[in-house]
Amino acid sequence: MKNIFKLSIGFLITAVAFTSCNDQNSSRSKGALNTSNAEKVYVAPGEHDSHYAFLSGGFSGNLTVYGLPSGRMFKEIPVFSQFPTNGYGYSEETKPMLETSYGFVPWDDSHHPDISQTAGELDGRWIFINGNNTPRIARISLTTFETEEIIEVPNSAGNHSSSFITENTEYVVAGTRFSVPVPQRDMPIKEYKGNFKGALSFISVDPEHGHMDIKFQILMPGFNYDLSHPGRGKSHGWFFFTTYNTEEASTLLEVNASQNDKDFIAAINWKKIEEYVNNGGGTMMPANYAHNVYNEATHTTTSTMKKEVRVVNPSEIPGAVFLLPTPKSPHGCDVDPSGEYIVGNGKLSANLTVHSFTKMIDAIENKRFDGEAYDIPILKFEDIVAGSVEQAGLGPLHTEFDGQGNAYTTFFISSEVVKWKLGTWEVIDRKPTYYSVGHLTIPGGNSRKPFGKYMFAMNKITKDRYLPTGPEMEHSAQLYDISGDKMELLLDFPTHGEPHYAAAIPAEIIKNNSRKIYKLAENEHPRKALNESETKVVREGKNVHIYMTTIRSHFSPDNIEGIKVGDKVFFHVTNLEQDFDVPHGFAMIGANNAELLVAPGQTRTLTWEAKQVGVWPFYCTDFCSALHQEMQGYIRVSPADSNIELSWSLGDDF
Ligand code: RUQ
Ligand code: CUA
Repeated sequence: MKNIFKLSIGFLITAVAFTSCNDQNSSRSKGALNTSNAEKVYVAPGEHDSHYAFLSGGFSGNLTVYGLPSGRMFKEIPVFSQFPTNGYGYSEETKPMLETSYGFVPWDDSHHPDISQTAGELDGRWIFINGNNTPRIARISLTTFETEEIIEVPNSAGNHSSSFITENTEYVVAGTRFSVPVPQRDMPIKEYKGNFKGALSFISVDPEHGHMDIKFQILMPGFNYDLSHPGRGKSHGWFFFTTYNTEEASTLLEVNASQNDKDFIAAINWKKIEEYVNNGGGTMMPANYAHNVYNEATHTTTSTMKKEVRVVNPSEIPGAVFLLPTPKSPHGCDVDPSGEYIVGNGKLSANLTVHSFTKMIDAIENKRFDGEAYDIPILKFEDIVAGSVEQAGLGPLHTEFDGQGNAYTTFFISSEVVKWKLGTWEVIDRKPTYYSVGHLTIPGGNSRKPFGKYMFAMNKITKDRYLPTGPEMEHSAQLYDISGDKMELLLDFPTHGEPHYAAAIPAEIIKNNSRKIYKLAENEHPRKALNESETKVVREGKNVHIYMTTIRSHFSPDNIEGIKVGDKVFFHVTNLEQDFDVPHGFAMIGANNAELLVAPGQTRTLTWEAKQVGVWPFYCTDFCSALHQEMQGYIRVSPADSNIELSWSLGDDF
């Protein structure tokens, strides 16, 4: 979003005017939260929300789970970042999830979650999200709410036009924002133009287990690929990507990438490329990228490095890739529920351009082209445009749909959401947002079947909306009722990190599948202990493995002797509980690590290095029973040359 801030400098005067206008109309002075609005968001104690919302964490690298309409936050799901709250990325089982070709990368910038679909409707099995900085795509189970898989995307940099799902979750699609030399090599940056490439990756998703594999990458011209969306319904089989910097500038982009009056939406016929690839088309190219998969039975992650990727050049398959001229540096690329309209949110354009899929196909069939770029045919703007929403606002970013024939677009600079009608292009309503809105979400708003009751806007700036918390405020989301003609602001709620996009879904699609426990009988962790009689301590050279169990309210064993300075101690903690919502924690004094939070039936491993002679305690970090404070134990560490034998016990004093 940084460059949007920069780009907006040109609109500064207008922006200031609009912001101050919003200030004057502040909901506080107008009392927008009247009693009936309060009732609309009030979820009584013990009652459940009607929708789940999954908000990207942006620079937190994670995903947060909220309820709608209450705006209550239920959970933060760690994805690309280490998370001390439950030990993700610290435990031996989850560390491999953060492996990449650059080594262990414990952070990312997560942007655009998207829920899996069947026949164009949300099916609630998985949610996918992109890591923008070190290009990766993650798959999170909506049964366990845990990250199950991360695949790195090679030849990519600034993985931003990601991660969007095709109608039957055939692919999760990832496009590069920055073009780079492919393959990477030492070359002058000045030779960018014509030499750098933009990789668009089609990652197949196994229909049963969700496992991801890069099926092919299209090596596109060196533009910036900003956002993307799948075709649906009639346009199923196509994918659309907004581009900017079609100037192929490599310096001072805020000026040099804003020269062209029109950039493009790249339309990709992925069905056609898939067929070409299935028949052996494309080239296998050497690559190096991590594929990390969590196994729910063993409770562990394996990381493997993949060594090649299939690449396809657009010129190899005539008729598969086209460029749709779209004014000016379009950001969001959104497709309506019918699949007919493709909205290009030209962030420097006063109007909102909507292309017609039918017209596009017609122009392609009649070969009405307006030149080409790197062998890719360019269509004529007049031939493909369905209409435009005139003077809708300033700085359009993203559009969602309510399934009733209406579209909702966010305007960053004029800080508002504008509702307009598909087909007539007339503006129906506009409501200010406080302040500087980025994305917006309607549950199912990116599918064939939106659930158009709520819409929420995710704002970049918070300012005076909450009690001040020093120079840094959490960002702010705003929930609107969109069931009537006019949008109605219902609620402000703080968000965590920087939510870019969010996905939301009616609760009933997910809640009954939510996992309560892991069955102990199904635990295949190689170092599990399924009851207290299986607990033990095993020395393997300088490594000491403690097979430990937890149950309210003790560890077994709780006292361990015979550890020596220089040993590396692995606490393999199996939680024997088989009741819902009874995790135990584990923390060891001086561990250069976080705690573990172990779910019922799960095994997790914490590593600790014995550095000093003494008797060192560990304890349970999660208040699990009235005797939680009694849930503790000791490790006796003797000098490196001592001959004290390994021993372990529980309840020995008595
Ligand atoms: S982007 S609003 Cu990833 Cu639009 Cu942030
Ligand atoms: Cu177990 Cu507290």
